[in-house]
Amino acid sequence: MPLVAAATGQLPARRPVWFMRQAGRSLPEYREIRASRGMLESCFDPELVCEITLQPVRRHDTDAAILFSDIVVPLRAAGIDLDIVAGTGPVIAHPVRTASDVAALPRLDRAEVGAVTAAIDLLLGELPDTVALIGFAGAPFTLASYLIEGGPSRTYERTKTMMRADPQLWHQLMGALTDITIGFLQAQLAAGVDAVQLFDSWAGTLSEAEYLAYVAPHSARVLAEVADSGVPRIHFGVGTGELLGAMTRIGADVIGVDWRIPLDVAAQRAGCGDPAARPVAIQGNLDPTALMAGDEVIERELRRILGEGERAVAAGARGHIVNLGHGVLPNTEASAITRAVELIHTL
Ligand code: 1CP
Repeated sequence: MPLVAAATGQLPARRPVWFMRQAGRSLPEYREIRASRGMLESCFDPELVCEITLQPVRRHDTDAAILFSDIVVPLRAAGIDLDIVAGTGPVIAHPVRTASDVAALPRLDRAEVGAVTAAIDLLLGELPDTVALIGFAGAPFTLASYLIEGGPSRTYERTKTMMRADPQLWHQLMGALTDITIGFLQAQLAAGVDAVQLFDSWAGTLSEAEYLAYVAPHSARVLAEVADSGVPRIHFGVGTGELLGAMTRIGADVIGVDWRIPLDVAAQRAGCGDPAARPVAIQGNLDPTALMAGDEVIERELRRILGEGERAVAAGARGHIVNLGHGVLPNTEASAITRAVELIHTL
């Protein structure tokens, strides 16, 4: 599997590429399936999850499939009342803001994500041996931000306020979410995924000092609890240029990088080339909007990124997995993604 090879310091048979949010509204075949079914309903239907996960692999020839699910799926499975609203994202019926809200948080029983593990079972029977199946979960901070704010936020004001004003309550909430995240990842690993990605999408809103004090111990526990599996652990967030060192040191095997920072600079911040640091691979980092700017721009940007990736590897990164710096935007032409994959495999 080229993705696993690049993550573990072996020479991949071809340069591995996949795209965050590769399944989804950029694909007409996805829009057709979703026209008559809700998002959460789809996430708990193993056959639909399998089909939607396979769609981008079939169409684009990516080197990985990412399980079609959402970071709030284990919260819903555990019994938290929430919905995924089209055009908005997760919306929580009763936001978690007080000590009694935190005390009432449920635990995740593995059987509650049986639909997800059943989907993994189907996928393992369908995917070619060369294509990695990536499982994932939201990291405790990013999950906490949705639970506390009640939905998507630009400022995270209630989240940061609980974190700073009541650190004891904060750590209790983060502890409960860490347990749910570990359970969700372990269920996917037991079902046979080839890699896992921990999405701390919104951690980039924090300073490094606050990340270390309020978030890192919990994410470190997640990564430690899935280390035994031996599968590569990818850790990703948006706008995390200043956090890359910390996010790597807490136990990632692959560090995801957004488009704001060149991959060779990111590798240096992640400790690549430092004999005292654990070796890690890098993943990224095409700006998702570059896929909208036409073939010439796509090729120019990809050549630059592949060059920066090669420099990162020469400086000590274990490998480079090509990806976007964040998810595919819904207005992206599917054909632009297919051509980008072709280019990455031939350049
Ligand atoms: O192809 C894939 O990548 C697999 C599917 C996938 C993944 C990995 C979905 C489907 N969601 C996720 C993870 C996820 N969900 C993250 C982490 C990755 C990231 O940073 O993008 C986050 C933050 C969410 C939360 C979420 N769910 C949002 C973002 C809201 C915000 O705060 O801006 C949204 C819009 C959703 C809904 C969702 N999840 C997935 C899809 C295809 C959709 C859209 C569904 C719809 O509009 O009906």
